[in-house]
Amino acid sequence: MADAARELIQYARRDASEPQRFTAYAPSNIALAKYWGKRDTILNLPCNSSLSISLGTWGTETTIEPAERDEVILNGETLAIDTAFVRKTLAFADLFRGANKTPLHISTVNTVPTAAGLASSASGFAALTKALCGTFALDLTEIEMSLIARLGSGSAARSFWHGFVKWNVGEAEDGNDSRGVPLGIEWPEFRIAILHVDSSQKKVSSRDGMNHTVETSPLFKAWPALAERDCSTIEKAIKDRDFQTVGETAEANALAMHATMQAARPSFSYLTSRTWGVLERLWQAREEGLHAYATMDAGPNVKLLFLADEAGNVLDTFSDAQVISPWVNA
Ligand code: 2P0
Repeated sequence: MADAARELIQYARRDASEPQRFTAYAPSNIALAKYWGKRDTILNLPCNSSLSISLGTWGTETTIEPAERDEVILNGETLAIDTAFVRKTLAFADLFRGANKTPLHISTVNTVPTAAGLASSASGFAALTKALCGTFALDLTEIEMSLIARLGSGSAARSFWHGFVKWNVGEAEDGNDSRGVPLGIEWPEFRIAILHVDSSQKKVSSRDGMNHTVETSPLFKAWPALAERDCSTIEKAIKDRDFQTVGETAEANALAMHATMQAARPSFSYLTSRTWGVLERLWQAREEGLHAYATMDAGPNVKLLFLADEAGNVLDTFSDAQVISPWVNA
Protein backbone atom coordinates (compact mmCIF):
# COMPACT_ATOMS: atom_id res chain seq x y z
CA MET A 1 0.00 0.00 0.00
CA ALA A 2 2.77 2.43 0.71
CA ASP A 3 5.76 1.66 -1.44
CA ALA A 4 7.20 5.15 -1.03
CA ALA A 5 7.11 4.78 2.77
CA ARG A 6 8.68 1.33 2.63
CA GLU A 7 11.49 2.65 0.43
CA LEU A 8 12.07 5.53 2.83
CA ILE A 9 12.23 3.17 5.78
CA GLN A 10 14.58 0.78 3.95
CA TYR A 11 16.84 3.65 2.93
CA ALA A 12 16.96 5.05 6.48
CA ARG A 13 18.01 1.83 8.17
CA ARG A 14 21.33 2.86 9.70
CA ASP A 15 22.72 -0.55 10.45
CA ALA A 16 21.69 -4.13 10.98
CA SER A 17 21.66 -3.82 14.77
CA GLU A 18 19.08 -5.69 16.82
CA PRO A 19 15.81 -3.87 17.53
CA GLN A 20 15.97 -2.05 20.84
CA ARG A 21 13.61 -0.70 23.49
CA PHE A 22 12.57 2.88 22.69
CA THR A 23 10.09 5.37 24.14
CA ALA A 24 8.67 8.33 22.23
CA TYR A 25 6.14 11.08 22.90
CA ALA A 26 3.96 13.07 20.50
CA PRO A 27 1.46 15.82 21.35
CA SER A 28 -2.15 15.72 20.29
CA ASN A 29 -3.27 18.54 17.99
CA ILE A 30 -6.36 20.57 17.21
CA ALA A 31 -6.91 21.90 13.72
CA LEU A 32 -7.68 25.60 13.37
CA ALA A 33 -8.18 24.98 9.63
CA LYS A 34 -9.60 21.49 9.24
CA TYR A 35 -8.63 18.44 7.22
CA TRP A 36 -11.88 17.02 5.86
CA GLY A 37 -11.95 14.82 2.77
CA LYS A 38 -9.35 12.70 0.98
CA ARG A 39 -8.30 12.68 -2.63
CA ASP A 40 -6.66 9.28 -2.00
CA THR A 41 -8.15 7.05 0.69
CA ILE A 42 -5.28 4.53 0.69
CA LEU A 43 -2.45 7.05 1.11
CA ASN A 44 -4.55 9.45 3.25
CA LEU A 45 -3.95 12.33 0.87
CA PRO A 46 -6.16 15.29 1.75
CA CYS A 47 -8.28 17.51 -0.52
CA ASN A 48 -6.92 20.60 1.26
CA SER A 49 -4.11 21.87 3.47
CA SER A 50 -4.83 22.12 7.19
CA LEU A 51 -3.23 23.94 10.11
CA SER A 52 -3.18 22.90 13.75
CA ILE A 53 -1.89 23.77 17.17
CA SER A 54 -0.30 21.03 19.26
CA LEU A 55 -1.46 20.43 22.80
CA GLY A 56 1.86 20.46 24.68
CA THR A 57 1.84 17.81 27.38
CA TRP A 58 -1.49 16.36 26.21
CA GLY A 59 -0.57 13.53 23.87
CA THR A 60 0.64 9.95 23.62
CA GLU A 61 3.71 8.16 24.93
CA THR A 62 4.58 4.87 23.27
CA THR A 63 7.22 2.34 24.30
CA ILE A 64 8.27 -0.47 22.00
CA GLU A 65 10.56 -3.40 22.73
CA PRO A 66 11.31 -6.74 21.07
CA ALA A 67 9.30 -9.56 22.64
CA GLU A 68 8.49 -13.25 22.36
CA ARG A 69 5.19 -12.50 20.63
CA ASP A 70 3.21 -9.46 19.56
CA GLU A 71 1.51 -7.70 22.44
CA VAL A 72 -0.34 -4.36 22.37
CA ILE A 73 -1.11 -2.52 25.60
CA LEU A 74 -3.29 0.57 25.84
CA ASN A 75 -3.23 2.64 29.03
CA GLY A 76 -1.93 -0.40 30.97
CA GLU A 77 -4.46 -2.88 29.61
CA THR A 78 -3.37 -5.72 27.31
CA LEU A 79 -5.74 -5.78 24.34
CA ALA A 80 -7.12 -8.88 22.64
CA ILE A 81 -5.17 -9.53 19.46
CA ASP A 82 -8.27 -9.32 17.22
CA THR A 83 -9.37 -5.80 18.24
CA ALA A 84 -9.35 -3.03 15.64
CA PHE A 85 -6.76 -1.03 17.62
CA VAL A 86 -4.33 -3.97 17.69
CA ARG A 87 -4.84 -4.81 14.03
CA LYS A 88 -4.20 -1.21 12.96
CA THR A 89 -1.16 -0.90 15.25
CA LEU A 90 0.47 -4.12 14.05
CA ALA A 91 -0.32 -3.47 10.37
CA PHE A 92 1.47 -0.15 10.78
CA ALA A 93 4.42 -1.81 12.57
CA ASP A 94 4.68 -4.19 9.59
CA LEU A 95 5.80 -1.26 7.45
CA PHE A 96 8.91 -1.11 9.62
CA ARG A 97 9.69 -4.65 10.64
CA GLY A 98 9.78 -6.09 7.12
CA ALA A 99 9.72 -9.75 6.22
CA ASN A 100 11.11 -11.21 9.45
CA LYS A 101 8.30 -9.62 11.52
CA THR A 102 10.18 -9.18 14.79
CA PRO A 103 7.55 -9.70 17.53
CA LEU A 104 6.98 -6.47 19.44
CA HIS A 105 5.62 -5.36 22.77
CA ILE A 106 3.92 -2.01 22.08
CA SER A 107 2.66 -0.02 25.05
CA THR A 108 0.67 3.17 24.47
CA VAL A 109 -0.28 5.63 27.18
CA ASN A 110 -2.51 8.60 26.42
CA THR A 111 -1.63 11.57 28.61
CA VAL A 112 -4.85 13.32 27.63
CA PRO A 113 -7.44 13.28 30.41
CA THR A 114 -9.96 10.64 29.32
CA ALA A 115 -12.92 12.90 30.02
CA ALA A 116 -11.65 15.43 27.49
CA GLY A 117 -12.66 13.04 24.71
CA LEU A 118 -9.48 13.90 22.85
CA ALA A 119 -7.47 10.67 22.90
CA SER A 120 -6.61 10.88 19.26
CA SER A 121 -5.21 8.84 16.45
CA ALA A 122 -3.04 11.86 15.61
CA SER A 123 -0.74 11.67 18.64
CA GLY A 124 -1.09 7.88 18.64
CA PHE A 125 0.30 7.33 15.14
CA ALA A 126 2.92 10.05 15.55
CA ALA A 127 4.25 8.50 18.78
CA LEU A 128 4.07 5.02 17.23
CA THR A 129 6.07 6.18 14.19
CA LYS A 130 8.72 7.82 16.36
CA ALA A 131 8.98 4.77 18.61
CA LEU A 132 9.25 2.38 15.64
CA CYS A 133 12.00 4.57 14.15
CA GLY A 134 13.85 4.41 17.46
CA THR A 135 13.37 0.66 17.86
CA PHE A 136 14.66 -0.09 14.37
CA ALA A 137 17.39 2.59 14.44
CA LEU A 138 16.06 4.58 11.50
CA ASP A 139 17.60 7.91 10.70
CA LEU A 140 14.56 9.91 9.58
CA THR A 141 13.76 13.58 9.93
CA GLU A 142 10.50 14.71 11.51
CA ILE A 143 9.20 15.66 8.07
CA GLU A 144 9.94 12.16 6.78
CA MET A 145 8.30 10.61 9.84
CA SER A 146 5.30 12.87 9.26
CA LEU A 147 4.92 11.38 5.75
CA ILE A 148 4.91 7.86 7.14
CA ALA A 149 2.57 8.61 10.07
CA ARG A 150 0.08 10.12 7.61
CA LEU A 151 -0.48 6.60 6.28
CA GLY A 152 -1.77 5.55 9.71
CA SER A 153 -3.95 8.62 10.23
CA GLY A 154 -3.96 11.86 8.28
CA SER A 155 -3.95 14.21 11.26
CA ALA A 156 -0.87 12.40 12.66
CA ALA A 157 1.17 14.21 10.00
CA ARG A 158 0.73 17.35 12.16
CA SER A 159 1.75 15.83 15.53
CA PHE A 160 5.57 15.85 15.21
CA TRP A 161 6.10 19.36 16.52
CA HIS A 162 4.89 21.66 19.26
CA GLY A 163 3.09 24.87 18.34
CA PHE A 164 1.51 25.61 14.96
CA VAL A 165 1.91 23.05 12.19
CA LYS A 166 0.68 23.18 8.61
CA TRP A 167 -0.03 20.00 6.66
CA ASN A 168 0.50 20.92 3.04
CA VAL A 169 -2.00 19.38 0.65
CA GLY A 170 0.75 18.50 -1.85
CA GLU A 171 0.40 17.54 -5.50
CA ALA A 172 2.47 14.39 -5.95
CA GLU A 173 0.56 11.22 -6.71
CA ASP A 174 2.65 9.19 -4.25
CA GLY A 175 2.03 11.80 -1.52
CA ASN A 176 5.69 12.67 -0.97
CA ASP A 177 4.94 16.38 -0.65
CA SER A 178 1.91 15.95 1.64
CA ARG A 179 3.29 16.26 5.16
CA GLY A 180 3.50 18.48 8.19
CA VAL A 181 5.73 21.55 8.41
CA PRO A 182 6.12 23.54 11.65
CA LEU A 183 5.45 27.26 11.31
CA GLY A 184 8.21 27.88 13.85
CA ILE A 185 6.21 30.60 15.58
CA GLU A 186 5.86 30.88 19.34
CA TRP A 187 2.73 32.53 20.73
CA PRO A 188 2.98 31.77 24.46
CA GLU A 189 -0.27 33.61 25.30
CA PHE A 190 -2.34 31.34 23.02
CA ARG A 191 -4.80 29.20 24.99
CA ILE A 192 -7.21 26.39 24.24
CA ALA A 193 -9.98 25.24 26.56
CA ILE A 194 -11.84 21.99 26.27
CA LEU A 195 -15.55 22.19 27.01
CA HIS A 196 -16.62 18.67 27.62
CA VAL A 197 -20.07 17.91 26.20
CA ASP A 198 -20.24 14.12 25.90
CA SER A 199 -17.68 11.29 26.00
CA SER A 200 -19.79 8.47 24.55
CA GLN A 201 -18.28 6.59 21.60
CA LYS A 202 -19.03 8.33 18.31
CA LYS A 203 -21.34 6.47 15.94
CA VAL A 204 -19.54 7.49 12.75
CA SER A 205 -15.75 7.29 12.68
CA SER A 206 -14.08 10.37 11.24
CA ARG A 207 -12.74 8.21 8.40
CA ASP A 208 -16.22 6.98 7.41
CA GLY A 209 -17.74 10.42 7.98
CA MET A 210 -15.15 12.04 5.73
CA ASN A 211 -15.60 9.53 2.92
CA HIS A 212 -19.40 9.68 3.10
CA THR A 213 -19.25 13.50 2.92
CA VAL A 214 -16.94 13.49 -0.10
CA GLU A 215 -19.14 10.96 -1.89
CA THR A 216 -22.60 12.41 -1.20
CA SER A 217 -22.56 16.00 0.08
CA PRO A 218 -23.34 18.62 -2.59
CA LEU A 219 -21.77 21.22 -0.28
CA PHE A 220 -18.45 19.39 -0.30
CA LYS A 221 -17.72 20.76 -3.79
CA ALA A 222 -17.19 24.18 -2.24
CA TRP A 223 -15.07 22.88 0.64
CA PRO A 224 -11.52 22.34 -0.75
CA ALA A 225 -11.13 25.90 -2.10
CA LEU A 226 -12.73 27.44 0.99
CA ALA A 227 -10.57 25.34 3.31
CA GLU A 228 -7.41 26.24 1.42
CA ARG A 229 -8.28 29.93 1.69
CA ASP A 230 -9.04 29.65 5.43
CA CYS A 231 -5.75 27.85 5.96
CA SER A 232 -3.80 30.67 4.28
CA THR A 233 -5.78 33.33 6.17
CA ILE A 234 -5.04 31.66 9.51
CA GLU A 235 -1.37 31.17 8.68
CA LYS A 236 -0.97 34.85 7.85
CA ALA A 237 -2.95 35.93 10.93
CA ILE A 238 -0.73 33.78 13.17
CA LYS A 239 2.35 35.42 11.65
CA ASP A 240 0.76 38.85 12.28
CA ARG A 241 -0.34 37.83 15.83
CA ASP A 242 -3.84 38.87 14.74
CA PHE A 243 -5.86 36.79 17.19
CA GLN A 244 -9.28 38.03 16.10
CA THR A 245 -8.75 36.86 12.51
CA VAL A 246 -7.38 33.51 13.73
CA GLY A 247 -10.42 32.99 15.98
CA GLU A 248 -13.08 34.19 13.53
CA THR A 249 -11.65 32.17 10.65
CA ALA A 250 -11.15 29.01 12.73
CA GLU A 251 -14.73 29.12 14.04
CA ALA A 252 -16.19 29.76 10.56
CA ASN A 253 -14.03 27.00 9.10
CA ALA A 254 -15.22 24.45 11.68
CA LEU A 255 -18.88 25.36 11.13
CA ALA A 256 -18.46 25.12 7.35
CA MET A 257 -16.91 21.66 7.76
CA HIS A 258 -19.87 20.53 9.89
CA ALA A 259 -22.27 22.02 7.32
CA THR A 260 -20.81 19.72 4.63
CA MET A 261 -21.82 16.77 6.84
CA GLN A 262 -25.32 18.08 7.42
CA ALA A 263 -25.78 18.27 3.66
CA ALA A 264 -24.54 14.67 3.14
CA ARG A 265 -27.15 12.14 2.00
CA PRO A 266 -28.13 10.71 4.35
CA SER A 267 -27.18 13.53 6.70
CA PHE A 268 -25.16 13.03 9.87
CA SER A 269 -23.74 15.29 12.56
CA TYR A 270 -21.17 15.05 15.34
CA LEU A 271 -22.68 18.11 17.00
CA THR A 272 -25.47 17.52 19.50
CA SER A 273 -28.07 19.83 21.02
CA ARG A 274 -25.66 20.29 23.93
CA THR A 275 -22.93 21.42 21.53
CA TRP A 276 -25.27 24.04 20.08
CA GLY A 277 -26.22 25.09 23.61
CA VAL A 278 -22.55 25.75 24.38
CA LEU A 279 -22.13 27.68 21.13
CA GLU A 280 -25.13 29.88 21.88
CA ARG A 281 -23.74 30.60 25.32
CA LEU A 282 -20.40 31.52 23.74
CA TRP A 283 -21.99 33.78 21.12
CA GLN A 284 -24.03 35.53 23.80
CA ALA A 285 -20.90 36.01 25.94
CA ARG A 286 -19.04 37.31 22.90
CA GLU A 287 -21.70 39.97 22.36
CA GLU A 288 -21.04 40.98 25.95
CA GLY A 289 -17.31 41.30 25.26
CA LEU A 290 -15.75 37.84 25.69
CA HIS A 291 -12.87 37.45 23.26
CA ALA A 292 -13.05 33.69 22.58
CA TYR A 293 -13.90 31.51 19.59
CA ALA A 294 -14.95 27.90 19.13
CA THR A 295 -13.88 24.94 17.05
CA MET A 296 -15.34 21.40 16.93
CA ASP A 297 -13.97 18.20 15.43
CA ALA A 298 -15.45 14.74 14.81
CA GLY A 299 -17.30 14.77 18.13
CA PRO A 300 -19.64 16.95 20.20
CA ASN A 301 -17.02 18.64 22.41
CA VAL A 302 -16.21 22.32 21.95
CA LYS A 303 -12.69 23.73 22.04
CA LEU A 304 -12.33 27.41 22.82
CA LEU A 305 -9.53 29.57 21.47
CA PHE A 306 -8.47 32.69 23.38
CA LEU A 307 -5.46 34.56 24.73
CA ALA A 308 -4.13 34.31 28.28
CA ASP A 309 -5.63 37.60 29.45
CA GLU A 310 -9.15 36.25 28.72
CA ALA A 311 -8.68 33.08 30.79
CA GLY A 312 -10.50 34.50 33.82
CA ASN A 313 -13.48 35.61 31.73
CA VAL A 314 -13.62 32.25 29.94
CA LEU A 315 -13.72 30.45 33.30
CA ASP A 316 -16.41 32.85 34.56
CA THR A 317 -18.59 31.83 31.60
CA PHE A 318 -17.60 28.14 31.43
CA SER A 319 -16.52 27.08 34.92
CA ASP A 320 -15.76 23.48 33.86
CA ALA A 321 -13.38 24.47 31.04
CA GLN A 322 -10.04 22.63 31.00
CA VAL A 323 -7.44 25.16 29.93
CA ILE A 324 -4.36 24.10 27.95
CA SER A 325 -1.26 26.26 27.53
CA PRO A 326 0.37 24.80 24.41
CA TRP A 327 3.84 26.22 25.14
CA VAL A 328 4.07 25.39 28.84
CA ASN A 329 6.43 22.43 29.40
CA ALA A 330 6.32 21.69 25.68
C1 2P0 B 1 -8.70 17.58 11.65
N1 2P0 B 1 -10.24 15.65 11.80
O1 2P0 B 1 -8.17 18.36 10.84
C2 2P0 B 1 -10.02 16.94 11.25
C3 2P0 B 1 -11.18 17.76 11.70
C4 2P0 B 1 -11.57 15.53 12.35
C5 2P0 B 1 -12.26 16.79 12.06
O2 2P0 B 1 -8.28 14.84 11.19
O3 2P0 B 1 -8.97 8.85 8.22
O4 2P0 B 1 -8.40 10.56 12.34
O5 2P0 B 1 -7.20 8.61 9.97
O6 2P0 B 1 -6.90 10.24 8.08
O7 2P0 B 1 -6.90 12.03 10.94
C6 2P0 B 1 -9.72 13.28 12.07
O8 2P0 B 1 -9.37 12.46 11.05
O9 2P0 B 1 -8.65 10.63 9.83
C7 2P0 B 1 -9.38 14.64 11.66
P1 2P0 B 1 -7.89 9.54 8.98
P2 2P0 B 1 -8.21 11.39 11.12
O10 2P0 B 1 -8.19 17.39 12.78
